[in-house]
Amino acid sequence: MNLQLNPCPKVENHHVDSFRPDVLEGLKTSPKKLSSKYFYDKTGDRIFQEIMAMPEYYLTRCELDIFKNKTADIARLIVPENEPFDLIELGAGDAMKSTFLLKHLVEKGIHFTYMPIDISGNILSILKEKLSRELPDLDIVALEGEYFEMLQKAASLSGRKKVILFLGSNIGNMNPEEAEHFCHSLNHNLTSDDRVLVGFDLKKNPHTILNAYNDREGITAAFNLNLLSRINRELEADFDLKQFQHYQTYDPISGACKSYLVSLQKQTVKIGNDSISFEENELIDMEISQKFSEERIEELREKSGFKRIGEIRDSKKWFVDIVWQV
Ligand code: AVJ
Repeated sequence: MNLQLNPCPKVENHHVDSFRPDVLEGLKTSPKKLSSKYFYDKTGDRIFQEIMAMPEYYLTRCELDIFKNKTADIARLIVPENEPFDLIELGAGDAMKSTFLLKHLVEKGIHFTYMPIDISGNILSILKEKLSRELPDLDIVALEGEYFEMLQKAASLSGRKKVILFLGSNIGNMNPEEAEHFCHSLNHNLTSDDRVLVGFDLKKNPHTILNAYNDREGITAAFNLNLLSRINRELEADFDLKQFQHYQTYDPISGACKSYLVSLQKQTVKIGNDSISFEENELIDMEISQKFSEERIEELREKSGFKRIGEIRDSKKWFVDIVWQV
């Protein structure tokens, strides 16, 4: 397939629906657990946009600072010879930050296809619409689904050097063991010369971090509770949202920032034909947003077998985009 001749393809959806089995398995284990990858339905996408606009949520602004003001440095690190390549973005969302890089690459006349991957088909449709207006000459192939399934799909469509973008500290949604496994698999799914650019949120004043996930307006709480609404809507469940409360923690030693929902009473919830019982104050483990030290990032790189190319920080030095090569 010649990607150059395919300027406006549909969002490709190779998504297997594992929502119900994942939810039931998570709520039947102890401690109860739901996966934050399911936060992003249409309402979740909208609430996440609100989170990114909150004054407390510094992450997006820090990485935007890098992509807006250090665009040429990024380009030099990922395609040093201005060579043709394919740009694959994992968890692209609305591509607010990467659009600055896309514009720069198009203006430089570098040949590339942009392949955004996201679990939300909704946000990919919005993204494709936006890019066709702002960058009509851009080649884009949008892929809806899980990271590795779609990465393999993207690799099968690409005959060129690949650069993977994994921004926003999305890697923080994995626990340390999962992150190591992810980076290792990423390395093994790529070929020599391919590069990855990964965004890491760095450890900083613990109040700053906790506030970003514990906003006064309750937007982060609504983001968590929306997963219960989604389960109600899509899996014929009857969660009473008033009986669950958001609880956020940050441990500055381990760097783990975690969110939970607390059951405010002893209660039983129906999910289709299943029922799940909660004790009063029983928790659902909802999300981890891991924060990183320099040393931990180096350890991840070494364990996964990448070579270090370079890194760019925002002006506050709160966030880092690092570039590794296979
Ligand atoms: C999209 C995974 C980077 O963990 O900071 C924001 C999601 N959760 N507020 C993060 C999120 C609560 C976000 N990531």
